Amino acid sequence: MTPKTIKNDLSIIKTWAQQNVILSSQETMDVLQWCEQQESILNLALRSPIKIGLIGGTGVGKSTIINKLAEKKISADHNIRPYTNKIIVYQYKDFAPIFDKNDPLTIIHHHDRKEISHLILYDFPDYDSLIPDHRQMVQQYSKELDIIIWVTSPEKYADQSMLSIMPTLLQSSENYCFVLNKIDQLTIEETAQIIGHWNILLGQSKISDAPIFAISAIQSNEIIDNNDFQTLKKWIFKKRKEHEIIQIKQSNIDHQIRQKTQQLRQQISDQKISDIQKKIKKIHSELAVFEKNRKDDILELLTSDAHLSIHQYLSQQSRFLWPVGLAFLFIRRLKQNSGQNRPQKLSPKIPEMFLKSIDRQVNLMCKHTPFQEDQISLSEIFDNFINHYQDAKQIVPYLGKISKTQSFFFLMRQWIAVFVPIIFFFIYLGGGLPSDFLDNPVQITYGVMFLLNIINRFFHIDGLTAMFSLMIIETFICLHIAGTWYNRMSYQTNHLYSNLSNQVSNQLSGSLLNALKPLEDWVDKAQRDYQSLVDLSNEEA
Ligand SMILES: Nc1nc2c(ncn2[C@@H]2O[C@H](COP(=O)(O)OP(=O)(O)OP(=O)(O)O)[C@@H](O)[C@H]2O)c(=O)[nH]1
Ligand SMILES: [Mg+2]
Repeated sequence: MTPKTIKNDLSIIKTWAQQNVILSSQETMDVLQWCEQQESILNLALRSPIKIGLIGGTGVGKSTIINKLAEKKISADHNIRPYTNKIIVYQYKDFAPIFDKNDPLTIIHHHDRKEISHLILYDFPDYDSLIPDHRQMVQQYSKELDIIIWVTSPEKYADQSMLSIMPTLLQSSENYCFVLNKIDQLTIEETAQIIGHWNILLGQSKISDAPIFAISAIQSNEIIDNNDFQTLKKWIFKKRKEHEIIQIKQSNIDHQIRQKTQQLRQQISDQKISDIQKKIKKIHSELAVFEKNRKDDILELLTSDAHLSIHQYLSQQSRFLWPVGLAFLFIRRLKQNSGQNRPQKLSPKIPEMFLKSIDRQVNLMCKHTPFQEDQISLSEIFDNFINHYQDAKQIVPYLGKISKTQSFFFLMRQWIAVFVPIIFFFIYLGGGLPSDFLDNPVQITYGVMFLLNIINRFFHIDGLTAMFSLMIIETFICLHIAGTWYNRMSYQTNHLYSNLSNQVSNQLSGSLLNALKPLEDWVDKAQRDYQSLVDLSNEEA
């Protein structure tokens, strides 16, 4: 991998961190800071020394090895286990210390050996003793290392602990070196057998091409057949070429980019996002059921008797002749008393409780997102909605009006129905019309006779009987017209009521769904962010 592609990968992660909606601002800052650190490591690669650390279980001989390399006792070796409990740093005198001089966990030894001024050696405490702090120190202080020398011994070489700690450190396995110490305790065949076995173990962990040295640190100066100590020393001390140094630093950064994206993937967890998505879907279907249930009664939640109000509103627009109007009022009173057209009264508390339970679900979901918990409140939207529409004026625009022609024909019908019996009544009282009335309607003498007849008969028994019959007929006619009109108004009221209910409940559910929109948008964006992170780590793998 060239520096260009690593820089490119770092800048992709950086852009991702800046634009993502999943991480909190603190987490975003951490990722950005990490990217910058890696960039500066890359930029300073050739100017900084190569840092090589000896890591291994207790008693494998790490301190003995560093002492032999330093040619003096800089790290106490002992047969008490574990022994080394600090980080021993062996570095050239002119280097600024990597760790704080006053750090109680490090001991820095300066030397003036020019031939190894390009590197810094570290001896670490063990990672496998009973002291958890030691493992912690290895994790913490090994971050600086460019190369790790994994040291083991015949009694520990098959330990799983070394293989399990490897993935938790930041270095790429390309920068590993393996040392089997204390081979003076083994025959040549046993050493070869262990190295062979070790190769298999490392192969299983997908570590290949790492140099392996079989040494005896204690007999480092003695020439024994298979002691690789001097070769190890040369390998550690060699002056690496520029491209080798860059390769070492890059492979570590590349490894860390992989670790970082994996870690972010775990942190974000796809599960959480799709859980929220599933829950939102469920809330959507619950709201759809809610809307369906509320369609028929939503108006009753808004006004105490919306059905009656709509009926009254329509009646007020009707033009009545007064006897028909009177009959209409009578019929209405009669029907209202009999309880017709009166839907059951509902309490707004029921939907409010349902929406509050949805609010609680939403708030729980928001805990996993950058949303404020109280940002979405469906029950509040419902309350506002009810309050808004409780003002009757808000509903009037939806009611519409009775059409003018309908109104005109109704009035005509009333006139005809009411006046035809009256005309017949007067014709009857006046003694009927002359036989030639159609040819000559204006006959003054007959007209005078007609009027006198009416006046004369009006106060006689047959006039009063006719009058009484007329009143009965008119009453029936008025009741009939008012009754059919009342039914017509009821039909229209039902129609308007259900139309209006639909509109209002649509509007309510529209505003409820709208309130969930920011969270849904977040889920969409978070899913895209997560996918791009997956793509990024797959590309790198
Ligand atoms: N036989 C033999 N013994 C060795 C060799 N190297 C180290 N030892 C002994 O092994 C014991 C442990 O050595 P250390 O160097 O203290 O081991 P360490 O890995 O630093 O141990 P901790 O500090 O506890 O992590 C000492 O008694 C050493 O003398 C070796 O090559 N052969
Ligand atoms: Mg030690």
